[in-house]
Amino acid sequence: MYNPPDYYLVDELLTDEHKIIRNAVREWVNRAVIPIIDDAAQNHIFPQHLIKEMGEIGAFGPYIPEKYGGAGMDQVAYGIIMTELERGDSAIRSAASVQSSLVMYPIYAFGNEEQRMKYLPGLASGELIGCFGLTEPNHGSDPGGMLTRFEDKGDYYLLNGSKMWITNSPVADVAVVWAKDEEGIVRGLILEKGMKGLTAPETLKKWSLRASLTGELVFDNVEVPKENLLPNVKGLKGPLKCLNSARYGIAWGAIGAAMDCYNTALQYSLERKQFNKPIASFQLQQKKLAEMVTEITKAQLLAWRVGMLRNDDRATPAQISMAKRNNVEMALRIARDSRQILGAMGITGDFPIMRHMMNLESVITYEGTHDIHLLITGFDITGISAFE
Ligand code: TGC
Ligand code: FAD
Repeated sequence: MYNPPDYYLVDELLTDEHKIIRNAVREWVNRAVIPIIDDAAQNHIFPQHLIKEMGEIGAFGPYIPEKYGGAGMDQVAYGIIMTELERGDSAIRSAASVQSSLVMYPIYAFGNEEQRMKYLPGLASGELIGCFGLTEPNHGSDPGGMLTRFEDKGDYYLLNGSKMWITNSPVADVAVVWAKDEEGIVRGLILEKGMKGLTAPETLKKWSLRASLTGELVFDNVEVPKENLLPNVKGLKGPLKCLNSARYGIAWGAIGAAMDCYNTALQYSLERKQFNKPIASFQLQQKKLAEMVTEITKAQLLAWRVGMLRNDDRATPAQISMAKRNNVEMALRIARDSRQILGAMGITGDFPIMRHMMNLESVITYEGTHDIHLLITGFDITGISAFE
């Protein structure tokens, strides 16, 4: 049974609304995700049938105003939803992160009213699936070097280039794509499935996030209608603002994966006997468990505080980087230690730990790698950029 730790009574910091949302999403994860997720991951299948259900439970764009199909909730509510989804699987949280923070958010924040009304309600309900194209084959950590470009052809923009490692691109109806204009300025374009010259081949043979679809976006002379340009942002700060939102969600999401691993390891260690004693009675195993609950507690407080700052629009990008980096590394360490506590059983799909561990190897890389987030903190505290 899932019994997440709350060592510092963080629940008392949440509102009744937060708890209602958490219970609803937790119940949905128990019912819809847990029974199918191991098979989906083992067989490398994205459980696409869950997308509309995620729309129904309000997992897409919870902080987007209700006028556009969102739920108008606060940032802590968004974080709580992410924790619950990632307890199910990082792939499920990924789908919600991309849809909410990387597709709905830029259309809401940088789009005009026509674009908002055209796309946001469908994305909120899960009728439409979105993806976000920033990373390129030769530009991952340095998206400013992107080669994808568009030219003004009078009636339309002509887009050429490619994106790689794009969550949900093979099934996406809508893609928010970042490309340079003729002056070399990064702009956002909304692409739709079926546009001539747009293809999205799937990336296969992943050992991580096997229940998530990943693919490319290839633009071969795609004619993009002029009304599909996001009018209200110019420059790299456009996609980076979207990343702030997604990274924040991941800081909460990783706690869900960590809690599931810790909870599984604690229960197992109390039941499994060696040398005629529960393995939980051995000091070495207690050390692992005690450190896990300590780290989860610190991560909860970090995420909650960043959420409160975001509610007041006071969280800096560097604060969000710190929370993403700390919490994902925390979750990955807990997954590794939990796996050891289960011994051989830890490598099987009968328990969620190995799946979380493999997923977290992607989570520590996407949305800015662990190292990049360290350098963002380094830059913030010293004023000296160590990127180049
Ligand atoms: P730099 O010169 O530092 O910055 C360019 C402009 O952007 C501004 N800026 C930010 N604005 C808002 N939020 C942030 N976090 C920002 N960081 C920087 C900056 O002030 C500047 O503005 P202006 O007005 O002066 O032009 O940029 P740089 O070229 O030196 O690169 C540094 C940086 C920050 C881009 C790099 O460190 C970085 O973050 N790289 C990581 C790339 C990344 O995270 N890619 C993620 C791709 S999407 C993804 O992974 C989705 S996974 C989906 C899933 O969950 O499944
Ligand atoms: P690189 O940038 O090549 O980095 C390789 C290594 O070098 C890393 O360890 C990095 O930390 C290190 N490094 C790089 N620069 C420096 C430096 N200046 N100093 C020190 N070390 C450095 N992208 C999207 O746009 N949309 C998506 O939906 C999306 N989904 C993804 C889904 C998955 C499953 C994965 C794995 C990735 C996804 N990504 C997506 C891409 C992701 O954001 C990139 O993988 C990530 O930003 C890192 O880029 P890279 O893989 O090219 O690594």
